[in-house]
Amino acid sequence: MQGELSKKLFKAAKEVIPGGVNSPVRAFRNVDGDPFFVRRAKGCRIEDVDGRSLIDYIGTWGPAILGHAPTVLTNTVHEVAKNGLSFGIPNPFEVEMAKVVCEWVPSVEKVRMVNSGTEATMSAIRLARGFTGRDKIIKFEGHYHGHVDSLLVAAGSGALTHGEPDSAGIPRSLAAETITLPFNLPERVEEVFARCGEEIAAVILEPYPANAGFVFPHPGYLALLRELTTKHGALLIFDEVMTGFRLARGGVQELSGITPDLCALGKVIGGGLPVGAFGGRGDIMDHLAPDGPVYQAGTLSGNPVAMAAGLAQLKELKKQNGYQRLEEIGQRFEDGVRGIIRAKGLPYRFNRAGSMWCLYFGDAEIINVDSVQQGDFEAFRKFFWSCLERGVYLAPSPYETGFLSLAHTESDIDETLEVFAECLA
Ligand code: KE4
Repeated sequence: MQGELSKKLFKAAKEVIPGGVNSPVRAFRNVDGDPFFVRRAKGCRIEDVDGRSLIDYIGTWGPAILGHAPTVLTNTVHEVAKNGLSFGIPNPFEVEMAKVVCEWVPSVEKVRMVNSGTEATMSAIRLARGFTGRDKIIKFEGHYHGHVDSLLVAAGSGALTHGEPDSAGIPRSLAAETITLPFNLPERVEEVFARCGEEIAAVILEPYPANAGFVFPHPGYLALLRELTTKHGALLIFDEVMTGFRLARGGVQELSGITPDLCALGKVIGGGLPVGAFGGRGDIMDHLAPDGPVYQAGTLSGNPVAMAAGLAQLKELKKQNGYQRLEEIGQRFEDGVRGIIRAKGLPYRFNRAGSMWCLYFGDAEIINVDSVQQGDFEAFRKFFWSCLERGVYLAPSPYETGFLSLAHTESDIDETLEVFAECLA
């Protein structure tokens, strides 16, 4: 399926880039193939270097919520870049962005910008340890928080793909401070807190786990985590790098009414440029340098061009009443997929919230990564390649969540459903 130019580029890439990619999941290893290279993207479509056009259901893993290269963003980047690309000195866009995040995200009284989701979760963990004076962290199997040493333990996303849930290069002494539990099993968390609750600095989770399938917390589960962390003096950290600004203005914390102490943000907030952020209670955030003892920094953090792009995206989302529209096309997509599964009597499941979705090639109830791993990955691989041949690009891994954007029209959805009907056995 790789075009001639993609083939040439990938051969050259492998000479100078590890695995030929700058991020492992792009290598197509989990679909036993080689990646194509992209020349351009606009709206809900991408065009590869061999001229093939594809409807894109990844949206650069979440940032492209308006679709690719929306004019409002490209014009903003063009205009702001004329005045400089980076200063390393405070700029007005940083203040405006921080105000918007504090206004939109329930838990955030103060926020610090960084350059990736990984930096956001890494900084939040260090801050939690510095604020509480404790070392242990609880995370959940299959939850992916970026390639942070303390959190790349039983992780999701690319780590699962490569069958190396625990990456090489992480000191055992550090990994020992991370307690990893199955998600959605209350008794497991209660047991750990009963045993060593006073040693726990923080519990970090994806509140709607989306890196090992797309999973919903059972009713009351997030409230239990909130109750246990408060009771034992541990911090609750929501990793909303994917769900923040994606599922609602205030992400899952708005949808669930559960307010964490800290949260990590990213993707949508940057409009496709390298942006992450972490924020939360002001008394905790004030422990960060230069006011407090927890050091955290970044040359390009709050970069004016990235801030302006992210602000333009968030303002456009609000202007277009984006979340309502994403729910409308999401419902159309879900009804279509469920209709195909029903009509063909397929033992498959489909989870969706807003513009995030995942199709499972198995009928086990999806409660955590163990249930996702019971899926028929060979059937997924066949589906992936059949869809790609028919012009629909899905995530090259059964663990990844799909994304809709405001650029996906009813006819794009209907065209995709026709392809799905052909490709689902
Ligand atoms: P980055 O460091 O990749 O910007 O963000 C890390 C991260 C943190 N938290 C959550 C919940 C995330 O989903 C991510 C990154 N998501 C993956 C997609 N599943 C990034 C894709 C990739 O690794 O190339």
